[in-house]
Amino acid sequence: SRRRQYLDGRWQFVTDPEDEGREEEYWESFPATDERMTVPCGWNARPDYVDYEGPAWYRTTFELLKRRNVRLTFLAVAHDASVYLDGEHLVGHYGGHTQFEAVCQGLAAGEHELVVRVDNERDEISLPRPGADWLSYGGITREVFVEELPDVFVDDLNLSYKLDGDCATVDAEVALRNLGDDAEREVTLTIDGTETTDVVELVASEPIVDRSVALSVEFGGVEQWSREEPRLYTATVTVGDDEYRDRIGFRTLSVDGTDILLNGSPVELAGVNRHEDHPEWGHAQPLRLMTHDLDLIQRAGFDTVRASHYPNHPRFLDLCDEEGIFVIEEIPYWQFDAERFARDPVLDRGLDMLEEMVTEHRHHPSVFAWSIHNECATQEEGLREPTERLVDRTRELDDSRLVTYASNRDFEGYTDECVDLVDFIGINAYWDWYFDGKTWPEFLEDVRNQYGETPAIVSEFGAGAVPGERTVEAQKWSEPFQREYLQNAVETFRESEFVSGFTVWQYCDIRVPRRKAMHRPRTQNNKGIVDEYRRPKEAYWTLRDVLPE
Ligand code: ADA
Repeated sequence: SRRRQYLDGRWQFVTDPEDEGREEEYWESFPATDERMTVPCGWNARPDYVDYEGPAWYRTTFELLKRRNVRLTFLAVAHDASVYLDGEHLVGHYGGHTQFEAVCQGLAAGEHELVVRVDNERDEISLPRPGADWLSYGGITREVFVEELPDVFVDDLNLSYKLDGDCATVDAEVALRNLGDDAEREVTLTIDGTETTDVVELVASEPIVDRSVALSVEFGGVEQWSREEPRLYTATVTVGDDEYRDRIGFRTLSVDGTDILLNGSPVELAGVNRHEDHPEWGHAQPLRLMTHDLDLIQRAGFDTVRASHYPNHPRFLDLCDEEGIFVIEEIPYWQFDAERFARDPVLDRGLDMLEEMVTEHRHHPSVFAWSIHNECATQEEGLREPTERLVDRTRELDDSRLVTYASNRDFEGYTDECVDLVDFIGINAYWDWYFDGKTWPEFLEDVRNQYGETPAIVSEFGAGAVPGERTVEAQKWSEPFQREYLQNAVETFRESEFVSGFTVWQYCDIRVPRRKAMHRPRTQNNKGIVDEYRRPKEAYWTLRDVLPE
């Protein structure tokens, strides 16, 4: 019910390689620039800025017709952001894949200036770290919007539920804010025609008062969300003139022995890893690209997406909710060892990202697991403490989903010291690509001996194929090599009783930083089953034949 202005468009833009502009008045003394950058977009997707890593400044204006309370929301700024409104620092945020916002009380009618400093530099304490195997685009990579708010409004909604047969009890925690005078409001929650109301008293704002209300509704005849029938329900909260809606799906997730259970029955996952990447937009993902990706993924017979290696655009999760696609979401701890975790504030940054990911995406039924890290040094004792902290925090925030991480199995004799901490383990393995010496059945046997009763999926396996490279010998980097490699692996995993599924590395080719180019032809990670423009490689068609419809 709120009037919303999207600030998509061409913002003024200038890079600041010497980092001269730390002071707030920087924009005023800034060299005049005619340069514009599209929002949303990653600047490294522009040929002139393809390698640029460092600070840059954006500027735009927006207009209010009347004096209003407003909330300014950034769905993602990669990676370190400081926002200035009319010359004053308004809000800062670290982390390139979760949203942040600021509420402004009684903003005057007329034009307002918005300046954003963005830094995508990676260093010893950044997430992701330097050396990560994807191009960490800088910029305002998701939408920015201004919402007009009444004095009393819903700031956040947290829904949780218990299922008993086809009966659901939904508990809602409604966080309210008051920007005005003393007020009394009815707060109503409606789900599937069942309604409950409470009346709250709110004192005058000084300057902003937060209040939380707990409501509960119970109703029967619940249809569970499943991959075949992804039934969604809308929860609506009204508080005076403010109406806030979100969708949920009812389903249960658990593990039993080496099985992963959805609604009490074992599931087999057949999935892909997907980076948010495209040559034209970088991390920014127009809706049409998301639907196109999902279409290709589903047509090949896949039912799962591992959002490697960071929280995805909420709209993509909406689509997965509607299509019955399973999603594993992750935070960008990519190949961190104990020493890196010990550097301040690496763990705190990850805990914050985790909290933001879980609280922003907790209503999406498609998200079935939170992944706390990828290929971190879990063979070292030193990883237990940070892993435990991350797992505990995830469970505190959300006990309705499974917790996992991806373990790096590429080393002979590898052991994992943290596997008992999670619900199931993801195994990343590149036998026959980076390393020789093991067949997939031998690899699975080895894994089974080590992980025993822990449910497992093969979360990464793959081979690079330069698009169009076709040879009779099917040597490495050719499409036939990749096709045979993936077919062999997928058939082995599908026959195995031990693994509960797999996610192929990877859906599409992705851009990598220039310094990786000597072992990543075309400056791309070429392990996609479609190329960076989504043109299928041979492996795509073969897997489509192998997987059931
Ligand atoms: C790792 C990593 C991926 C990618 C992959 C590869 O397992 O998790 O991000 O780098 O290897 O292509 O080698």
